[in-house]
Amino acid sequence: MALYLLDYGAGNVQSLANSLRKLGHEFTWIKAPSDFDKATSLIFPGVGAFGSAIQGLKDRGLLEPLREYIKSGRPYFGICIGLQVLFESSAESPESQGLAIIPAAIERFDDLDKSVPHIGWNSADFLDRDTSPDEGIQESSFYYFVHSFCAKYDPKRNPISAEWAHTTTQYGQELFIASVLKDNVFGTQFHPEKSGEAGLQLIDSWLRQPEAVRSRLPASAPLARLPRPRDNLTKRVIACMDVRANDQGDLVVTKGDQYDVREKVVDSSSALATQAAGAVRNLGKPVSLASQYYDQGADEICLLNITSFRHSPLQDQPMLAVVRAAAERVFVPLTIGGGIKDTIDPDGRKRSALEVAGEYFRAGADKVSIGSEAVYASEEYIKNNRKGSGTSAIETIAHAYGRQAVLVSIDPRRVYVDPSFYDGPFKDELVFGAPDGPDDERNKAWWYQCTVSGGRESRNLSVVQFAKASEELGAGELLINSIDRDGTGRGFDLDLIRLVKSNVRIPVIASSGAGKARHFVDVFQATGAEAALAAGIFHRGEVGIGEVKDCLKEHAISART
Ligand code: 1PR
Repeated sequence: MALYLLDYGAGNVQSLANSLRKLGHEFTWIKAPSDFDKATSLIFPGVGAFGSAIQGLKDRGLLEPLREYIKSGRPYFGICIGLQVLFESSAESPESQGLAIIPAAIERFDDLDKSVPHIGWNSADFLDRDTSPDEGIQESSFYYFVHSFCAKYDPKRNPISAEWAHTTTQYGQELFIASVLKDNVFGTQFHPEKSGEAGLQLIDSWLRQPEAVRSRLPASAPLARLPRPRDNLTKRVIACMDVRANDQGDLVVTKGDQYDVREKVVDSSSALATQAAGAVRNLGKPVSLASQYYDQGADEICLLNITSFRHSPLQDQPMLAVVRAAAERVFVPLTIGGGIKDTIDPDGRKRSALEVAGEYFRAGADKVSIGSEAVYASEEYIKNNRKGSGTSAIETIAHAYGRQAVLVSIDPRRVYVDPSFYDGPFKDELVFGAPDGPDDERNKAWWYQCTVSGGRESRNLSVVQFAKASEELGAGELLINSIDRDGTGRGFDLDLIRLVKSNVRIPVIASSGAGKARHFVDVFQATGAEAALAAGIFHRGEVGIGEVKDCLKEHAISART
């Protein structure tokens, strides 16, 4: 078998390469149009936006050879955008023409009843469990989806795409095609290379079938009746590592209390006894911790370079090396944050935020998280009557890689005011402490102020203003930290998460303050957040990821195990 992978220069394609290496399959990258002639099997791990994919293929002279390859009847496996380019068009980029192998359109999810993009782990159900070849897909497994556009499954309205459907997935009230299968074409809307062991098995299973079998795959008959809706999207549990250089210059995972990461007292009885007061708290090595969290069942891993605002991130080669090494061991989505902004290297070379993000994507990151830079862009956006400059990090990265690749990280702090006298600009956003709430909240009111540079500087911007502006500028997801709760173990700031969640339509990740498994139940039940993240309790081994998932299930909250 001559297995080739197609890359059009955008997004994280390393993960598929890493998956194949782990599974022991050899492959070659398509570098020139003539390489298609040598390929006997082809995988296209499409990431990013539909329009950039088509344009990227055209610019490299690869679009027509790709069409010819598929028409020749040799086995093709398209992932995400690699499935969508088979269609005629996409609402994401109406000006771009797809391959039209499936003469139908890709549409946007409706966000009236749910957050869009659809991000997370969901199931894939066979159209016909008795006759469809499984192609390594298991109905009992969960697969990782991340997309705002999809091929909707509706045999009456879209009879042609229905003929190609192999499995479907429900999101909210919408049923869409999770995989297509016909003749030599197999495609998944989800990312098997990011779907943990279930995804690796699927890739392996496709590759282990003889090519002759993979060239003549039977299509499934469209359903006579639509199945009963069963949205299986799980709540995500994310392990986060705050990474910085310690005083010896080594990159370590650290953890602050309300963002202060230096040791205060030396406890001679603790495992950290060797660390002097004032030293950067060291909780382990980023790659080995990332790999442990993957093994324990983390749904995503997040690495935040918390001091990158001090220097040029692309000079920060160790961080890129960390991402590369983590991506070789972790087959769930990897988010990298810190320093995603326009920078100037010490040698005077300008680097755009888009270039910085591109380096991280090529190293194996799936999403970038933007903090301070997103605050500045939101301030500009509000000042310019809600008009984007088109040049901010959020806008440029979302345009090139798709909004699902852009996470905005918010670092708010509570500002307490006396509600009887407060007449400031944020009075409509005030949160009032419950009469039966904790002592420090009772009879008080507060608003949430945004900060930059890891909480070192406060800005005249509220969390609601920031969240809405980020969404409008193109963020695909929000990470809501809390400086007040960080490292305290008091539980997530439910008021904060609820406030943000009710003001945006994109998914929200709750962060800061988890002290026990039950806190995850509280945040999902009370706020509707799509994901929850913790750091300290996982690093110190106080609560395991499995324990959190078990607790969610005990409370009838869907989780991937
Ligand atoms: O501004 O784009 O360079 O991004 C910097 C990023 O680094 C931001 O996402 C910011 O949140 C993060 N950051 C900066 N300084 C600190 C610090 O701690 N001194 N860490 C910092 C923020 C918050 C979470 C933490 C949760 C959960 N840490 O990442 O993991 O609060 O912790 P817990 O479960 O232990 O309570 P830019």
